[in-house]
Amino acid sequence: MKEKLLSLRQSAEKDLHSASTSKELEEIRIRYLGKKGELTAILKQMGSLPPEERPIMGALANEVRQLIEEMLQSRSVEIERLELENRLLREDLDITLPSKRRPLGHKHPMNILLDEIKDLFRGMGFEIAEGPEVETTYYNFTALNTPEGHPSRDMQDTFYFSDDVLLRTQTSSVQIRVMENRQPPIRVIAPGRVYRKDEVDATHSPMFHQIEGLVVDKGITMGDLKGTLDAVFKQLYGPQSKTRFRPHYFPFTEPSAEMDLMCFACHGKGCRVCKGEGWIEMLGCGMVHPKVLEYCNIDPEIYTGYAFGMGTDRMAMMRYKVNDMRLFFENDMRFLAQF
Ligand code: 2NM
Repeated sequence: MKEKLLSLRQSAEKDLHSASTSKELEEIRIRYLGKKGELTAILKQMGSLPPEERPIMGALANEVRQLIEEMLQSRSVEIERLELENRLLREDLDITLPSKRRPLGHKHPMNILLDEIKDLFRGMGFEIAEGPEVETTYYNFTALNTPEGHPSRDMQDTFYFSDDVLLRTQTSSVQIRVMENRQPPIRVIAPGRVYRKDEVDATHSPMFHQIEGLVVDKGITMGDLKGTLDAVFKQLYGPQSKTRFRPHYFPFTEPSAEMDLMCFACHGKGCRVCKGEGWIEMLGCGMVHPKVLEYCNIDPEIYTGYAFGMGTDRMAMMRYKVNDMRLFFENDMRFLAQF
């Protein structure tokens, strides 16, 4: 029995040495120390020994069990460490591998120009006002001295949702809302999208962008209007730029004018950009009609004001030498990535 115990110890030691996974270790533990294991089998033969040998063999069996348990324990620590090392090797991450780049976008060319113009007006003390793109006929026409039956309600060929709800045709409606809500002094610009039932071509789109301006205070004159717009366009197109004002008609301003900018390409000589005119039409403007002020509960006997409106899509086309407005709205990255 002593030999059996000693050879059991030896073969356990050998098996443990060649085991390389925790699964194998568990198999060894069951094989030697389990209920149906080899040590148990040896102990079962204890009954056939002479009584005086039993305590000695019992002690030796315990010693062998303890030894195998210790070897199992230390081998299991080793194997765990090996297994961890292997796993770390297998799941190796290359942290020096460059990550996938997420391309950064940039402002739409329209908004580059729009932000520039907004900054210029902000610098002169204007606030930026916003309002709904879906408007009522009251704010879009009536309060702008354009009553029902007025030809421009038809002429403008507006997108109507119903008899009195529509997509705004100009951002003047925003300015009516501003004037309704407070008394002068007022200095605001209203940038935003506007809609007209135009066929799409190189210079027309049913949705386009506008900036309208409004100043109302005591003693505001056409001189303030001309001086302010001249200063803005000198900043946008250079100090040598010149502006001129031609009489025009709008229902919401009296007197009304259109402002031209001396052609920045030929400096007034006449070229392809200005179609030989020497000047380029830039915006409409005028002194706010007294009736418009009255609609907003501003007393025209005390206050006067000027207003103007410009289409920024065409200005952006000139600025970036783009010959087709559709390019601004089609979102073709090959076009947009150039700015
Ligand atoms: C233009 C031309 C002239 C305009 C008028 C007003 C308001 F609300 F004060 F009556 N806002 N904008 C105006 C005047 C707009 O666009 C070509």
